[in-house]
Order: sequence, then C-alpha cells, then structure tokens
Amino acid sequence: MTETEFYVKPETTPAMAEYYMRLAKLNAGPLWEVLADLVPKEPKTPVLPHIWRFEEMRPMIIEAGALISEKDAERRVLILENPGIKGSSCITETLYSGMQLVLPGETAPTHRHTASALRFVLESKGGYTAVDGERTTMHKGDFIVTPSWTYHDHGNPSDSPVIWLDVLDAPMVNILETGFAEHHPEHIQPVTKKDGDAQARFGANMLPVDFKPQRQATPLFNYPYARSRETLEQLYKNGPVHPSHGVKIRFINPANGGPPMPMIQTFMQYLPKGFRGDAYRGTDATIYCVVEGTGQSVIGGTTVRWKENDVFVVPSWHPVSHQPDGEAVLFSASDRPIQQAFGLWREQVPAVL
Ligand code: 1HN
Repeated sequence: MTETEFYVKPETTPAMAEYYMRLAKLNAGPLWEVLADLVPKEPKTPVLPHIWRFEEMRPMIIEAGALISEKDAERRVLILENPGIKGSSCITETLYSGMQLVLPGETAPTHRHTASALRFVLESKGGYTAVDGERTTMHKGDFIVTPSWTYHDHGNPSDSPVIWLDVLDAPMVNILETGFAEHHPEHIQPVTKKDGDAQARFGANMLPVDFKPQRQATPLFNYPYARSRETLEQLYKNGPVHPSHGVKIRFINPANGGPPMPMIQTFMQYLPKGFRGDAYRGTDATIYCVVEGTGQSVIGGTTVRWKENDVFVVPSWHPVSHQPDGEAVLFSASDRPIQQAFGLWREQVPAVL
C-alpha cells in the first residue's frame, strides 16, 4: 500500500477526548492529533486555483472610480482574494494582489512601507508611478518595482484610465511582524531624477563605476514590455522551446543577478502557436497575468480559460499545463526567493500526475 499520509492519527477514545479538554485548559494539546497537518507528506494548501476575468473586473473597478477618489482611498484597489482563504485579503498564503485604477487627473498620495510591491500594467496611455524621486511612464505589459521602504506615488496626466495589477509581499511581512508604513510630508514627492534615469544607469548590462547597492531590491525599477517582448521573440526564434514553459525568462536585479525584490520573483513566458505544455509543478504558489492571447491552463484538474488581462492562481504543488489558442504571453510572480533562501523550493518537470 502506498503511503497517503506521513502520519495517520489513531482513533480518539472518549477517555482521550476528555483528557484533551483538560489539556486545552492549560493551553496545551496532543501533537499526535495534528501531526499530519503540521508535517504533511507533501504541501497541503487551502489556496484554490482561481481566475479573475478582466471583462468582469474592469467594469467593477471603473465603478469604484465613481464611488471614491484615488486620494480618499489612499489607493483605489480591488483586492483579488483567493476563495480558499476568504477574509485574508491574500491571493496566496504569502502574497497580496489587487487591481488598481487611477483616473485622468488623479494622483495617489506619497507613502512608503516595508512591504515590497510590483505593478504589472494592464492599461495605460500615460500614467506614471514615482519611486524615490523618479517618475516612470507606464505602458501595457511593463513590470515595475516599488522596493521596500521607498517613497512612491502614482499619477495619471493622460485622458484615459490607468489600470494595473499590484502584487505585494505584505502577508509575508505581516507573518514576520515587520510591517511599518508612513506618509511623505508632501502629497506628491519632489521629482529629482529624469524619467529613464534608472534605465540608463542599470538597464544596459552596465553599472556606474562606483555603484554601491543601497538596498537588496533592484535599482532598475521599470522593466518595459517592449524589451521583454523582443527578448522572448528572439529566444523563440533561436530555440529551444521548453516542453512545460515554452520560452520563459525571469526578471533579475541587474546589480546581483538575484530576484528583483527579496521575496518576489517574476517571470514572463511566450507560448507559441500550437504549444501544448507538459504538466509542471513547483512549491511556489504562482500568480499569472495574461499579457497577450487566449488559451487555457489545466491546474490540478481544474481547467481555466483565459484572455488578455485575466489573472489566475496556481496553488503550491498543483500541476499546471498551459495551452494557448494562438501565440500567448504570460507574466507571473511567486514567493520563490523566500523558499530558495531557506532551501525549501522544489519543482517537478514534468509533473507526474
Ligand atoms: C500600496 O501601497 C499600493 O502604493 C497598492 O499603490 C496596494 C496594498 C496593500 C498595502 C499597500 C500602492 C497596496 C498598498
């Protein structure tokens, strides 16, 4: 017989139950009753595979635009809460995600917090986000980083709504009880650098000669889609195509080759026309955002059909296989750096079902 659990708890007799009640009064309990949950044979998660469809979410966030201003809300965001962990404000056990709207003419107050954030741009004809005195113009598909404890604010001087996906490591920061936050003395922080400054300094495989990292996160804070898309295209032409991933790249901190933020790794993958991905699984629960194309992914037996700007979640250790209708591009983010830092991360390629 194959072992289905690492440990199977024995029957609870009435005498044991009565004993547990007395034990509970001492704020103590029997390990043998909970060992299978505490030390699972393989990852157990309440997190469910789920998809948030942009065609349903977009009208809702636009509606929020009529109910509250970005200024009054601090940030006008619809939380994407995983249905398996209701009430948590989390999309996975360690990550938070939401959809943010900045309407034409609006600004969001400058603040900073210990949680790190990323913005993945869904819709923008000229919104900006500012980090540490530099504004970067947002374009669809751009991946933008707001490192821990850096002042940031957003604005939309264009005449169309700006919508992006936020991902923060706030749940993890809070598990560690290390959350701090404060406002900048000014609503809009002073602009001290030119748009593109970080790109020129850190985005060309070169560093200023005396550069000394001031933080663990990337000094390059916008990774423009034009460049990621071009890279994927070139790599597809040159091959090979991975049987599970298609052509997949990870974003890095150019100063050390590590992840862009200490606790979040991000990726982008190109799935060519006709691609039928092999099942893959990893221990890092992953948030996907569809950048281009339509298709479907099978997540541990659940099939989700997706379109541009849809967001879906693959829980820890759930096999996933991607099948685009034509060509497609997916962005993704996970807590892999945390798992790797402690020697916990595992993957199975291809995943045996
Ligand atoms: C935050 O600061 C932003 O700066 C967005 O845009 C979402 C969710 C939780 C905590 C802080 C932002 C956030 C957030």
